[in-house]
This record gives sequence, structure tokens and C-alpha cells, in this order.
Amino acid sequence: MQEFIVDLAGVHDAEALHDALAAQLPLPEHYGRNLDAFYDVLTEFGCDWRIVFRNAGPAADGLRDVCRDAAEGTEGLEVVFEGARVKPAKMGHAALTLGIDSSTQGTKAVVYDTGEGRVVASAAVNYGKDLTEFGSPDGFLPNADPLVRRANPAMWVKGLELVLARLRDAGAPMGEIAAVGGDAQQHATVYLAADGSFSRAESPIWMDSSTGAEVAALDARFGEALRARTGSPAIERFAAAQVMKFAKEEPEAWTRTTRVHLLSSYLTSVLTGADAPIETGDGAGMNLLNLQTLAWDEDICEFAASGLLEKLPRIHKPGDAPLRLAERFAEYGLKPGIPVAPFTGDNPASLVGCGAAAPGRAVISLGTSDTFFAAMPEFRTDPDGYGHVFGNPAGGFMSLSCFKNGSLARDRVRRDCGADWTFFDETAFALTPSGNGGKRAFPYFETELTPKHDATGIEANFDWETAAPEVKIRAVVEGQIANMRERTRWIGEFATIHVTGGASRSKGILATIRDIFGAEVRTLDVPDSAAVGGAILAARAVR
Ligand code: XUL
Repeated sequence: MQEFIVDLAGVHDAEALHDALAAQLPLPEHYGRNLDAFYDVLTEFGCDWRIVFRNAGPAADGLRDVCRDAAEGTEGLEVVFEGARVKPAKMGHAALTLGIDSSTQGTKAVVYDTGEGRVVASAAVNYGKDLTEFGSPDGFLPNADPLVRRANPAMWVKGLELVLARLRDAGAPMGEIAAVGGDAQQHATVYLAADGSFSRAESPIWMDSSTGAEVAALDARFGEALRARTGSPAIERFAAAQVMKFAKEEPEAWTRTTRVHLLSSYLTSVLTGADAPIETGDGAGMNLLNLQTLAWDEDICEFAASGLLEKLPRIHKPGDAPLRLAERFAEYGLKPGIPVAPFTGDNPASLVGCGAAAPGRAVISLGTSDTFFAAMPEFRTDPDGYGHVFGNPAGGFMSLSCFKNGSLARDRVRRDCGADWTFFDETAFALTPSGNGGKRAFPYFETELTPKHDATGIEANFDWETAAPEVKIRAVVEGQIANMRERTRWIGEFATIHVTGGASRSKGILATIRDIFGAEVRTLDVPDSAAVGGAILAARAVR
């Protein structure tokens, strides 16, 4: 591996930025001196590069995004920005809040100026690159069984602490932060013993599909009632099935367990130094919460595992008194005692962060999972049983359909085709007609949720091996979006669709969404929409 240290001190505009890049990195002679060209260089030549950027200021904001996207899609490329980004805050700003997003592959934090509606400082931690001691390159522990996806819960605590340290060390105005909020990947469960230690060393995450037998048992016992009460039919990655499997397979550890948290409520507990409640938005993704009464469903709890009801946290209802930040976070410059809004799930937080908390706006988030969601004026479930109803942290409900083969699947196809991201995002679509002459393909590299499908690889209605790369790429993207269209009809029709997440940079994907949904497509200028949603929810906790 070749390592490059690139010093960006004194770089205040694009011209100086590209001068610094060209002077300190082995860029090709024809380097185009723009961020797209830099992205192409990284993805083409960077597979054994480690680049450390020092002293990156606001002029490098676009560079960070490009590097993050390139590193996500290029095996062997590592890019580090030392410290964290801090934009100068305007004088006289309204309250600052902190939003923390604990996602599948890392933790992000933003300091948000609620008066200006803008992020003034941010930091990120990538589990695969920054916390190598946890041996989880993609945010979960490698397992021979592709159905098993688990993570060491201590990694999430470390991610939280490191992201706060990075913000502090970069000079973010920690002492001025008035409240903290945030979110976590949905459905991960954390198990605690009476002394606060982990009674289950490996937490199942949303990608886990190893609970088929438990889902069948829940379905046989409750059938349609489960969907009517909890907003979803029995689902592999939801807490009811996860807990049931654990209690059955490790009865002693289950007996030692006194508390079952979602990752969101566990991180809230860490921040408050107390046993935190579950927020209803994320709590709705457990198959345990009755969404009409917002109380735990006693029958389902009892059926899932004996004693579960007593092991679940209390439920936080809108209007409940805010929680408070624990003393120990003074170490990061934060003021102990400031309000902490209970963390929600990443999708409910994105709904808020994208400005879609009021009904009428649909959001497609293209990330590790692709999700389609919208605020819901009234409680309604998916008749086909694939979609979910979660709580809307702003009040009421939200619908959500989740597709597990998202960005990682697209990247795999790109690499199989030997294509760079420009080819994948644009050229392939310029070379092929909309509709691809009827050629469609579906990527099943992970077991799929919507619709249920084993991890069988590519399924195409044409000869995949001999087809041209551009045909394969359009076939997969059109396959993904057409499937999304079919599976989300129950959510409603939308004249405008907002697209967020890393892959929203792709012109080809945006055009495909426009053509297949027959809707106007708008990209959101909110790169960290979940963390921003957490910060907005924190601001509400102050009022
Ligand atoms: C939603 C889901 C995923 C995770 C990703 O139900 O499982 O979108 O929340 O973090």
C-alpha cells in the first residue's frame, strides 16, 4: 500500500485545492482539475492507496464527499481526513444542537445551527477503517452463514465516543450545544445483564435473516393479527424473532438478561447514564409494539420469550419529560444536564432530516439498504406484507419498504463489469435506451427482503455472461427501481420524489426513478439527513 500525506493548509478555493492535489498526489497528466475527475482517478488508480488529508477546511467539503463515495466503492482505497470538519459559525446564531447517526458502517455526528438550518461542524468514524480491533470491515462480524449478521455492541459505544472526540479535537463549539439527539440503524438489539454488561456478546443487526423458524412460529400463532397490531407481519430482522431465537438457543444467557434494548435506546442510555426508554418511531420495528395503543403487546411478548415484557424498556411518548446528558460527557466539552431526545431509527430520522415529516413527500434513500418512505396521514398496512409502518418522530406514522440489495449490490455489479463510477452512473445510460429492449436483471447478493429471495446472485432474463457492461448496468438499475415501484404502490402515488443517500449522485439512477415512477425527481442537499434529523429532534426536546 502506498501512503500519501496531503496538506491542505491555506487552501481556500477550488483552484488552490486542485493545485494541492496535483502537487502532492501522483495524478495523471490529463487530470481534469475538477472533483469528478479526481473521483475517477481515485476509483481507477487508488486500489492500494491510503491518503491522509491534513488541515482540510470548508473548501474541501466537496472533496470529502467525493473521497467517501470513492472509498466506499473501491476496495483497498483508504482516505482519512485528520480531525473533523468545522465551518465557521455565524455570530449570533440560535441554539446549536448535536445529531448523532449510528449507522451500519459507521457513526456520524453533526453540530447543527437551528437558526440558520445548517451544519456547522461534522465528524465521522468508519468501523471498518477506524475501529479495526472489532474485525468488522462492513460493520458486522464476518460469518460463514450468510443469514447471520451480527456486531459487537461495544463497537457502537466506541464509535460514539470517537466521533465526539473528533468533533472536540477539531474545535467544534461543544460547550454551546444546547441539546443532543440522534438515531441508529433500525432493528439491532442489545442485551444487558443486571450489572450493565452485555449478556449477549454479539448483537443481531437488521441484515440478519437467520430467524426463519421463529418467524414461522410467530406467523402460525398470530397470523394477520400481528400486522394489524404491530404494523408489520412477522419479520426476520425484527426484535420479536431475534429475542425468541436467543432465548431458545441460549437459555442461561437469556435468564441473565435483564434488559433488551434497541440500539437506539441503548445509545440513549449510554448518553444519559441511565436506563433509557424506547422511542415509538423505532420501537415500531420490533413486532412487539401495539401501534394503536403505543403499549407493548403482552401476548406477543409472552409468546416470543418468557419474561420479555419485564425486560423491555418503558416507552417514550411525545410530550414526556426530556432526558439529560450524563456527567461523563463533559470530557468531550459537552455541558452535562442538557436535554437528550431519545434516539430514533435511521429511517424515521431521515424523514425529519429530509423535511418530509408532513404527509405528501416520498423519499428514496439509496444506501447500504435502499428504502422508500413517506409520512402517513392514517395507519394503513401493506396488503402484500412486505412494507412496514413505523412511528413518525414528528407525530403519527410513516410507511417504509426496505430493499437489502442496495449500494453494495450496485457496487458488486460495477466491479463485475470492470466499470468505473462515471461509466456506471452515466455512460451506461447514454449507451442504452430507456427500457433496455426488455432486458432486466435483479441482484440478489444478500438474501432479499422485498420480495423475499435467497442470495442466489444475479437473475436476468437474458444471457448475463455475454452481455455488454452497459446493458448489464441498466438492466440491474431498472430491475431494482421497477421492483421498488411495484412494492411501494401501497404507500401511494407521488408527483415528486426526493432522493437522498450516496447513490443519489448517479444521473442514470435518477433518470430511471423519473421514468419508472413517472414523477419529478429532486435530490436533497442533505448528505447526512439522518444525523440532521436527530439534531432537529434534539431542538424539539429543548422547547
Ligand atoms: C429498515 C431497515 C434498514 C436499516 C438500515 O427497516 O432495516 O433500512 O434501518 O440501517
